[in-house]
Amino acid sequence: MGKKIVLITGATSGIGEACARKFASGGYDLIITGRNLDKLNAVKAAVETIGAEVLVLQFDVRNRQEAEKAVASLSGKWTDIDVLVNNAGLALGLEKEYQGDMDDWETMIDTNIKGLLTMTRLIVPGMVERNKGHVINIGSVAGDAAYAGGNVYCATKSAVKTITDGLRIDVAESNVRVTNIKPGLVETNFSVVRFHGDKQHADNVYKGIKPLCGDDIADVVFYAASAPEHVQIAEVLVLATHQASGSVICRKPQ
Ligand code: NDP
Ligand code: 8X3
Repeated sequence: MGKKIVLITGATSGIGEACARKFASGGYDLIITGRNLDKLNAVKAAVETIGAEVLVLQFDVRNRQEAEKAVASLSGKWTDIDVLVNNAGLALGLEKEYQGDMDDWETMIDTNIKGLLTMTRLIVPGMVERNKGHVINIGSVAGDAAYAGGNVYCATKSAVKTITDGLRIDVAESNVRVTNIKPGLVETNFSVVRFHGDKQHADNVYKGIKPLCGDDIADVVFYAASAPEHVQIAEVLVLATHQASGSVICRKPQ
């Protein structure tokens, strides 16, 4: 039997990149997707040294035509995707809802909800047909309850929870498994993106607390994918020890 194949969206940074390393070490071959070809090729080179065969697909998950074309370009063994990690996503801004930037809202909704749905719609029919597969969505503690300024981002992650639960119901007659991993604070490029490149503002998010790192989440994603076939890890909330919820974070005074 050949190696299993995982497709990871947004594999150029943070949690997605850590998942690429973890699945490569765990004996998978990889399809890594993202917008930045240079970064994708750098991740490919790094995980190839671990022994994985890697295929790069460059596209923006918000662009349905690009996504369809990329998935349609797969041939041979690469069409039999065992695990889809819907990771590509972002937060933009932390303004009050009545002061938020509507372009930012659209980007978050198009990426976190519609992009995830596009990938699901393109990949899951093959899994159902083969009666085998696993969809792992990266949700968030932000989807459990709104926090100050989180409004639209929280809503997108709440949608990820509902979309994940809906898919789990719709494939329940098959052997396809569906998981929602909900991280809390993870130090990646996430906050730099959220604050439109303001690194100092981003660093403040992780002041006084030891946050999670991408590898911590990749371990949980890989654990879910590696569970025995009759075991479906439906949902996991993963928090730093001093974070209790989206809005309760105990920081040591600096
Ligand atoms: P990063 O910013 O480090 O990584 C985000 C990844 O998503 C990048 O590879 C980015 O690529 C990609 N991406 C963003 N927009 C698109 C798009 N339109 N098309 C394709 N790829 C895209 O952040 P994280 O690793 O932290 O975030 C990964 C996921 O984890 C997100 O869904 C996020 O919401 C979620 N999450 C993060 C938490 C955190 O605290 N960090 C906590 C809970 C959930 P590019 O370089 O092209 O922008
Ligand atoms: C990312 C975690 O708490 O910054 O989803 O929204 S949080």
